[in-house]
Amino acid sequence: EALFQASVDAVVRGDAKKAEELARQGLAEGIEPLVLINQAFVPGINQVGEMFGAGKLFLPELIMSAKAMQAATDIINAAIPEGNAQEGRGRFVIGTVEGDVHDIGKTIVVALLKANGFEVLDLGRDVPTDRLIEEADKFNAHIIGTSALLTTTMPAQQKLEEALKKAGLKGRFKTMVGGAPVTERWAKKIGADGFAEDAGAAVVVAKQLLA
Ligand code: B1M
Repeated sequence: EALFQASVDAVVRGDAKKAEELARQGLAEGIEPLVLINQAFVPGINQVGEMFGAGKLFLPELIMSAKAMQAATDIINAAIPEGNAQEGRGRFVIGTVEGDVHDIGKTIVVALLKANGFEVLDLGRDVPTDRLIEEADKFNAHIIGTSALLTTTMPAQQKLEEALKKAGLKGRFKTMVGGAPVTERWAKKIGADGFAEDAGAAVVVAKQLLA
């Protein structure tokens, strides 16, 4: 698919205008939103991440590419039907952990949870542990989900587990963890109730946690 390759190139070049245009074009062609994200745009930002990690590209370029990725995913996320929260699937509080500003993936997870009938409170990024718990309490959440993209911020997911235990709230909320460096093994190690590799899996796991 030529559109997929063009989208990868647009993200790698950090061309937000082109990325937006291709996102709109893909949707107009009837490509499923999640297919479009996963096949046209994720490979581009992954390539950028690898190049950045290898020192072949620098922070200003990473930022440009992130903006292009964000522009495309904003358009595609908006095209994912809202779903019906009245279905009563459950209430989900989500945030990127403290010290971490990566939120492109989390926002996709939010769009898909909503599309599947979950009521979602998105606290955004760089969210302190205390705030996650306070908001989950007010929202009367069933699940608290956290996203971490940095190996240095993953420990905040463990901190949440410890804080919930300490407050005697571990039984009240289920927890789910995700983000590129997060694994099933990490989830087990810290005592999180669920782990999901991507947005599609997040919906499946959330349903399982509430079954
Ligand atoms: Co950053 N960054 N970054 N970055 N960045 C990584 C994570 C890195 C791996 C790149 C690299 O070096 N190869 C590296 C981390 C290395 C490490 O941890 N050891 C890194 C670094 C070092 C940094 C900075 C420190 C760079 C610097 O300043 N020197 C800095 C940190 C800032 C901070 O947070 N304090 C930084 C900044 C940024 C930008 C701001 C420029 C930008 C983010 C913009 C934004 O999000 N608004 C950015 C980006 C774009 C990346 C990469 C290239 C791409 C991330 C992304 O959006 N992926 C990333 C490389 C990589 O991950 N391969 C990288 C696409 C997205 C769809 O996937 O987020 O994995 P992902 O989400 C998936 C799944 O993980 C899952 O579902 C999503 C959809 O399928 N999922 C969940 C996510 N959350 C979930 C929650 C769930 C369930 C599933 O349940 C609750």
